[in-house]
Amino acid sequence: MARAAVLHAVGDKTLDLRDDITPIDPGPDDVRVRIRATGVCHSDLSVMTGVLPATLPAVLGHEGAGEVVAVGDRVTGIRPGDHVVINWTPNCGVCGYCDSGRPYLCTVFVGRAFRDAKFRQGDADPGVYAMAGCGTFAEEITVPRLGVIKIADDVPFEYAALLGCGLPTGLGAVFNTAALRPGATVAVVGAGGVGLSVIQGARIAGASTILAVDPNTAKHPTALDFGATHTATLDDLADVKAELAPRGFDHVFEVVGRAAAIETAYGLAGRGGEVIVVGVAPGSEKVTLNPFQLVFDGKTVKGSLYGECDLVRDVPRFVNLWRAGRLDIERLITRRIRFEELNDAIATLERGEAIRQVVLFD
Ligand code: PAD
Ligand code: ZN
Repeated sequence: MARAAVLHAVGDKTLDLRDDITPIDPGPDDVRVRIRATGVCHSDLSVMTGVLPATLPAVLGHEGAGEVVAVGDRVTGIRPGDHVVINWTPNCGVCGYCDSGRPYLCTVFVGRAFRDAKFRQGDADPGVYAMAGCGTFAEEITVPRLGVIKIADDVPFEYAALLGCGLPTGLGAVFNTAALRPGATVAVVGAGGVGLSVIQGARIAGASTILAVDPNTAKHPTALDFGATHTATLDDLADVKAELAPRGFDHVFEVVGRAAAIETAYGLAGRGGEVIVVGVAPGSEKVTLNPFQLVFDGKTVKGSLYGECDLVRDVPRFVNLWRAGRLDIERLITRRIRFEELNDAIATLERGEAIRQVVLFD
């Protein structure tokens, strides 16, 4: 039996930190992974508040990395001992989305996550589900072979964990969704863990101006460290925009998860500009846009799921950027913690006092 953090009900402020949870046995196409590091992402909090759906009780966590400990009979290309990043949207490889080069839209495995329990508590039958089918807030998990990406052994596990969500979501929004060209102007609304990865991606891609917008001024120096050229709060945003980009920005990324932030982002986009929505807002909220402006300014509003990444293709590219010294992963990690400190980490994230906190299982 192993340790895992279970959410019993939407609205619970804390997770139940247990030591009697075991993953289901791997099927022929599954692998079992010993999780070595897992990041705490805002999406975990969003399951606790009901913004993101999940079947409960569930082990939360989706940004993880670890070591393969067992593989099913039909598994190829992965063996025990391999280091892997967990992919929270494994792609089946044969559906219409996969066929058309959009593996991040594949719903085959994500759909199963709502139906199939992935853990057992004590000696009971499996009855504990896993967030997005992963549940990386656990010492061991069982996931489909297609849900793991092999990574070189010298990449630290805590860096590999971040390559499972925050980094691909942020970098991919820039490289894949925006296909940003050098010299473009960028604004990023929300400078948390994912927003800083957008900022870093925009710097790598050669953006000329990168404005970080965050009401929490404590995030501003960090945003500048990661490549933002300017910062603003919501209060001085109009003045900063008037000075920096009176005609608006080419690409504006919303990385908060609130309808109001999408509206802020829309107001920052210039003629022909685009708003890329990365944050996941409550489905109950409504966004108000000026429809006249949408057409006559030729604006675009587009969602970006998982940075529109193909993780098999993109994780090695991100590792190359890190090796070349161009991608800073270390400074995204503001706190390395033990499993027992997970609830404190969630409270810290909610208070906006962290970038990425990573649980290390030893
Ligand atoms: P975070 O809590 O680390 O950062 C959010 C930031 O937004 C904080 O710095 C806040 O101060 C700031 N903020 C709050 N309100 C506003 C506002 N009105 N305007 C500007 N800034 C504001 O979260 P995160 O970076 O871990 O996640 C951000 C969102 O991205 C969240 O909604 C999460 O669920 C989503 C996400 N989406 C995907 C995807 O596939 N699209 C993947 C991973 C995370
Ligand atoms: Zn995430």
